[in-house]
Amino acid sequence: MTRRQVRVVAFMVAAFLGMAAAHVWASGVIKLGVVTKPGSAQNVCAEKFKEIVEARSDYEVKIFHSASLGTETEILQQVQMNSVQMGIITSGPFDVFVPEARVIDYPFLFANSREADAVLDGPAGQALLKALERARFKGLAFSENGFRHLTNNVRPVHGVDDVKGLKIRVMESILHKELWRELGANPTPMGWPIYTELQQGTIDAQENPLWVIWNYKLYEVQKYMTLTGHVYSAHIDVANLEWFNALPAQDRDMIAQAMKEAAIFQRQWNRDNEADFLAKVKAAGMMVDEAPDLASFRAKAAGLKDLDIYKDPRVQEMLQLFLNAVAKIRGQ
Ligand code: EAX
Repeated sequence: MTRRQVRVVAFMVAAFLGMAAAHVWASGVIKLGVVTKPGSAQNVCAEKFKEIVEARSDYEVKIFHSASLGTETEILQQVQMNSVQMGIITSGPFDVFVPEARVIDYPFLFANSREADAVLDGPAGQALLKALERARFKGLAFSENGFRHLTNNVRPVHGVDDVKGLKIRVMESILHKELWRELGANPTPMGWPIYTELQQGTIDAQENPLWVIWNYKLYEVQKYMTLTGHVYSAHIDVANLEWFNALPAQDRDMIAQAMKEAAIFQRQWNRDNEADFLAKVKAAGMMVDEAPDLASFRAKAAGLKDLDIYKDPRVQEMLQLFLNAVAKIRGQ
């Protein structure tokens, strides 16, 4: 007997005995896309989500990984078309779809992950998830990519002047391109992964959390790392809005709860392993500046909010919401 048949029989027996009815799930396959390979932050969240959903329901979660569905931008387009129901996607590329999303990646917004959790799990984060519905995304939770750090193959970078002219790969994000242009580098948006482009010298530099630099062996093709922590990079865990809203209420609740739990599990995974990732890339021979001149980066990034990409009143309102939430946490 299949799991479903067992549950249907259980339902009929329960109905027959007049006991409280067991819920019959609208079963089916949930296709979930991530750009990264197993062992990566997005995959840790996706696999935990799969484990929880399949333990609590008849749904089967099929994870498409390792860029098998294309870049994160292309996965988001497939979620919009519901050819894929869900995605665990880095916050950066969302700003092409919903400009307010560039608020999460505002440079030096969060001092630490505790602030990020408090704001993203609070009213400000929920307001941003709501805004995603304009692009037909149902925002369910925020998991964690991590604080992003600069790596390059040209020279040690201590202060912002050292990034001058670096050919840096950035995510397919309007904000990230403007940010690195403001900092004086020469940014090129590219989808993930980028190992070959770094190896061939098409690009000199990139920026990502520590787990990426370790898992994708970027220490093999990048000599220098600077712990800039210039952006807190979240994942936004989304579903196709119409698909999600058409589900029975109990299914929606189970899926939303499962993603929240998976996101919390994955955040802790990243935080438990971050120091180890750093030790490993140093042991692998990367030259790491652990105390760069961050004030020089902050000073140059401060002008970002005056750029056109932050002029949209919806973006300004969302940015103020996030800045107020951070100020409140700091008791300011
Ligand atoms: O695995 O494209 C990127 O740089 C993102 O950080 C992605 O999550 C890397």
